[in-house]
Amino acid sequence: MGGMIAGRLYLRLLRASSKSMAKSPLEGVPPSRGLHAGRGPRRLSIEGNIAVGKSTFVKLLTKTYPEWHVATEPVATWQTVQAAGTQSACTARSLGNLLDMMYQEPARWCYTFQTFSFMSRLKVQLEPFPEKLLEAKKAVQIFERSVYSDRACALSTCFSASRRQGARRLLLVAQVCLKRLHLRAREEEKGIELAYLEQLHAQHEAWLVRKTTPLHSEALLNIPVLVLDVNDDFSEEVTKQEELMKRVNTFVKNL
Ligand code: UDP
Ligand code: D5M
Ligand code: MG
Repeated sequence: MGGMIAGRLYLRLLRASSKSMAKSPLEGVPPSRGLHAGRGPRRLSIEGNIAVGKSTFVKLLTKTYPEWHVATEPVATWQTVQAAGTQSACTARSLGNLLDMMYQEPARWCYTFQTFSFMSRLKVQLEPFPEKLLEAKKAVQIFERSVYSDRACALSTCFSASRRQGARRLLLVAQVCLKRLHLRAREEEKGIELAYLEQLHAQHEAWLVRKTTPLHSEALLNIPVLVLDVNDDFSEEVTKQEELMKRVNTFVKNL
């Protein structure tokens, strides 16, 4: 049942440079130095299953590399969708919790959620580089998930989940993500079943490891991806944290 192991984080370069696109498919670590060749910040996304530990990892990166720019996933925006034109603090008017609506009634709200989450990620990814990045010699920008994850993973999962709505399965194996999901206890997510997480895991593996997910450009297949096993708790374990940061450092240095 090796394919069911759900505790993996994937650090993925957002876009390949023209130089890296010309190379052969990259497995894990890029083959040579200088792929990035000093043109602007290195932009990466952290991908992974629900509750696997992306936000925890982002915090660790922020602590280890305070000079990097890190953008967390805009979950709060999805939990309190603001009416158009009322975004400022004094006029804010919430239209509801779209994340909750999606989980409660996927057949009705998945499409709306996908559109909204995609737009909010795009907005974050298109923001001008912060000043500190422009000044940095080797600037790095990290996003918690990306527009690519919506496309490669969540979209199809969401729609197949809406078809399966109501179908309950008895699940015997406790998995890392489900355990962490319960630990985090986000109210909207309490109905998530192991089968949903397993499907999402399979989609991440197909997209980022086996590279069998159909993509709109062949060049995207060659994008470097660092795969990190986080089945063991890393939130408190200093040795594990050091090991993870060492791997990130090597990976980023070689981009
Ligand atoms: N967590 C944990 N051990 C880990 C990583 C995360 O206990 O090694 C916990 C974390 O404190 C949180 C939950 O698992 O309560 C989900 O983590 P996070 O929000 O970082 O996951 P994400 O959904 O962002 O991937
Ligand atoms: O992800 C935040 C929450 O948002 C989690 O419940 C999954 C959900 N999410 C995020 N993007 C999508 C898409 N595109 N479709 C369906 N559901 C989505 P977390 O992993 O907890 O940080
Ligand atoms: Mg998160």
